[in-house]
Amino acid sequence: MSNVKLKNSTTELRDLDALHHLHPFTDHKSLRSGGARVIVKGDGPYVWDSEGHRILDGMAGLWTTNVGYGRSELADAARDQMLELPFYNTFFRTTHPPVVALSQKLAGITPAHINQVFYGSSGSESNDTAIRLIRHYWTLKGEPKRRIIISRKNAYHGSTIAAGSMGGMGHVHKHSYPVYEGFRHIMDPCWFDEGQDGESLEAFGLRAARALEDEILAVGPENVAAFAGEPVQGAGGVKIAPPSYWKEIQRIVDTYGILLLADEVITGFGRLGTWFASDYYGIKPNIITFAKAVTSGYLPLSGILVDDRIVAALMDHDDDFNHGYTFSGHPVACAVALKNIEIMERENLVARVADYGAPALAKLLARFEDHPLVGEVRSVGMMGAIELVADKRTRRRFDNPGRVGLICRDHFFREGFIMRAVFDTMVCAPPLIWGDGEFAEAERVIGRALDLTLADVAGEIAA
Ligand code: PXG
Repeated sequence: MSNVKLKNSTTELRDLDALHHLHPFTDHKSLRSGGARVIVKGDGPYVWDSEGHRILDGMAGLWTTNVGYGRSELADAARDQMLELPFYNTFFRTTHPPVVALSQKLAGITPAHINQVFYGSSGSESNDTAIRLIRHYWTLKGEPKRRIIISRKNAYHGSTIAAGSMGGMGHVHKHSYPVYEGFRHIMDPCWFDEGQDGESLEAFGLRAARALEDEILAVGPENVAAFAGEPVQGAGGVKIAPPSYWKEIQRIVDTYGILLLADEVITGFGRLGTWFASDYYGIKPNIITFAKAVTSGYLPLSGILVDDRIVAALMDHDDDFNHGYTFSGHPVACAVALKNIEIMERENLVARVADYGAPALAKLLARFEDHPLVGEVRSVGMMGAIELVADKRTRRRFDNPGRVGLICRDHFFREGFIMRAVFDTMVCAPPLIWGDGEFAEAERVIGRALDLTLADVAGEIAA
């Protein structure tokens, strides 16, 4: 803690924060009375709070810091680029070396049919860009009626009005005033919530995918522009589709000729042990949206990776695509992204997830399968979830969803570990650099926190 410089005490920081800072997705009244946790430093897999506690970050910041904290190379890349050219725009036929180099690099690590990139600064922006480009594509193709984008319940695609509307979260729709038009939401492919007793995973995956076909037929294929999905739903609770799902989705989008948008804001940049989850699941999206881990969060950067089919439609016409952001292709963010990808390549982090991180996380979670509070554990790559339930045998959840998740999250935090509660689903997405020491530490604290949570709610557990 010696190199942490604090001008204010923790109490002062909390008070000032509550007075002047409106946080995202927060009950502001309760924040004022309780205050926020103050995080002051990060190094490798750990963060420190203002009271000096070292905390193992099982969420990679928020699905983001894939190479871990404290990488001086990324700071150097930013500093060098700031001194060379801190900013110039990419409008009006201008460009700069970092955006060219990053675009070439991204074209090299994406599937072969994807060769062009459009940039933004957040995942929400990139999904807004994708929505506009999808509808523009169909207009260019002479089918302007194709406006409907089908996505899924529980999907999170961001919180701008269009991205929030494409997402499938009721509480985001509630504050959209109104939900933007042209989206439909089908069931999500999470067996734990939606699977029927006796239904095999394979059969469930096919049923969940065929909900897309049913919806296409219900609204009329001539009106459907695209299907959008996170390869693994992250904020929705690490909902992992069965193996049969994505293959069937690809068959359906191919049958009806609609576009496929893979939102890889969480799954991009190695989280599943491939550069993109689209490779992991063998799907061929026309657009991949990315953000977060492209820079490991050291600076904001996002974008959409666009395939040759959509680019060909743009090339066939002389008009502008009237869309863009001041910071599209920000030179400093691009330089940091390039360095981040270079680190991932040099340290073999993507292959390391496949060979080591993914099996290690699966093994870690499996240790808690028999815990009385746990209804299911699941993981893919380095994304995992523990379902907390009142009745293990029937998968019955606790009353008042989210209450027990928060109790558990607070125990994790007191034990020096961060996992996020999505209602009563505890989710984790560690940085890709975790080794045996971090997995062992996580196992100890998860065990203790689950036992403490069990003691708090013992009276509610089915015998
Ligand atoms: N798509 C996906 C799949 C995401 O997970 C976004 C888009 C939006 O990105 P921006 O950069 O606009 O936030 C996200 C963001 C959570 C949580 O609680 C998840 C996200 C953001 C904030 C909180 O799990 N994901």
